[in-house]
Amino acid sequence: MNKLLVSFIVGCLATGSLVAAPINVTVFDGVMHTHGGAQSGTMLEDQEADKGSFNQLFDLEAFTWDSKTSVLSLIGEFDFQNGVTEGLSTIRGGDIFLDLNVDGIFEHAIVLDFDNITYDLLSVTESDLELFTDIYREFANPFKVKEGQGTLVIGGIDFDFQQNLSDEEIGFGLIGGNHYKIDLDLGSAGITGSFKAQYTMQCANDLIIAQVPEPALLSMIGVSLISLCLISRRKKTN
Ligand SMILES: [Ca+2]
Ligand SMILES: [Ca+2]
Ligand SMILES: [Ca+2]
Ligand SMILES: [Ca+2]
Repeated sequence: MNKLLVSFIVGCLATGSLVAAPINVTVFDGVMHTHGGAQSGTMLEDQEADKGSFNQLFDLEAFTWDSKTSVLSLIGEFDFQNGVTEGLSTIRGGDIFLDLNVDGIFEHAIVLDFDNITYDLLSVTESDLELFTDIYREFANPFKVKEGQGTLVIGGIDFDFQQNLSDEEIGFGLIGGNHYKIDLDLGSAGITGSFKAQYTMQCANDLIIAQVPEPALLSMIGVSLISLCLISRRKKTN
């Protein structure tokens, strides 16, 4: 095998591994109050708040997924730890909900503990959940697990929390300049792919939804890309 072919295959493998780098898995929630120019595709939720709040205090921006490490990241111009204080009231963040078989029913909740920077994975049923009854907020349900409710599946898993990240640091084309990011290693909780995730805050000003693809589908894309590389190489050498 000559040196050129080796470097070509290494290049192809690198292309394949790029597919496994974190991808934006945000899906549009169907509600749009745009300001600062509508984006498209997975970017529709950036610079948009579902209740039309234009001050950028509540901009949930994206869920990203790394199929290699099974890390789900939640990104927003919203302080996930402390919430947002306006006057005398503080609007706090909710919990992250997972719908594993994508049937519209959430069976797991991720409850974040910022004191220890760990999360608990809970198994939940509808009666465990705090729901919005206001018709303008119903679309954002569920919001939170009721205090002391839910069944612990696995607890005390470390997560990463970063704040004050610039547009450059956060990447993915997100804009606004003051991004917060939570990285959750879901592999440690036995969750590796094909689920829906959802997050909102106490006021439901904004809602963010993820659709994480099957692990097999992502690796198939990687294999297809490598095959295409090899075919194009073969064609060139013929
Ligand atoms: Ca929206
Ligand atoms: Ca938003
Ligand atoms: Ca479900
Ligand atoms: Ca933004």
